[in-house]
Amino acid sequence: MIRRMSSKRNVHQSRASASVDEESDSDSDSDEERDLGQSVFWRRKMRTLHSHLDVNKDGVISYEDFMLLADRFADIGHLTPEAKKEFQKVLSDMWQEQWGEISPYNLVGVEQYLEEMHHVLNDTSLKRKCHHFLPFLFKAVDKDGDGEISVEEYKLFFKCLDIDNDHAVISFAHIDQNEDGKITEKEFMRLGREFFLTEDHTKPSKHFWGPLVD
Ligand SMILES: [Ca+2]
Ligand SMILES: [Ca+2]
Ligand SMILES: [Ca+2]
Repeated sequence: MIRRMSSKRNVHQSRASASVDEESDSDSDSDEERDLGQSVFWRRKMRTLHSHLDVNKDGVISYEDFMLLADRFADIGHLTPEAKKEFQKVLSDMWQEQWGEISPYNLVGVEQYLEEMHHVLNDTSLKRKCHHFLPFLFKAVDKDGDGEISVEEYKLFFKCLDIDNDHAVISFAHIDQNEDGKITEKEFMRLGREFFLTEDHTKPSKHFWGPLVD
């Protein structure tokens, strides 16, 4: 059984972040029929994301978790009230598009999440807009507002996600490939997207969201 909510899926693109060029790294495969997202590695990454989105750690993702996420990034990070509102709106739209009703009874378990993300990965238009929330995370943790994330600010990112400080230093060392001690917004977006898109173990983006769950 496969969930389909096609009427909700065809929502037009409106956000600026959707324009970030993605085709170059995602559609380079000539084999268009290939079913992506079958590897153990990719599924492990998605389970890691599920665990981070399950902010209250009750094993399922709910709308409440999405709003808690906005709270954490606004409070621990540094979102202005306006940016927080905009972030909540993006999360709210994302929720309704992907999961439907806003209701305390609408709960997304790990298996359902994997199935849905697998579907998104294999749908070009869904794939393009599933990272609209990343710029808000960046904005929230770029504490000094210089447009780059330092290792101290990356610690803040992990703090918002409730991941240990030590892991932030390790992850940062992996993803800061030119070793200049900074992650630009462009890099942040690329890494965040690549975490979702690639099944290549050798890519540093696997460190983006901290240690992968078992
Ligand atoms: Ca939860
Ligand atoms: Ca900064
Ligand atoms: Ca760098």
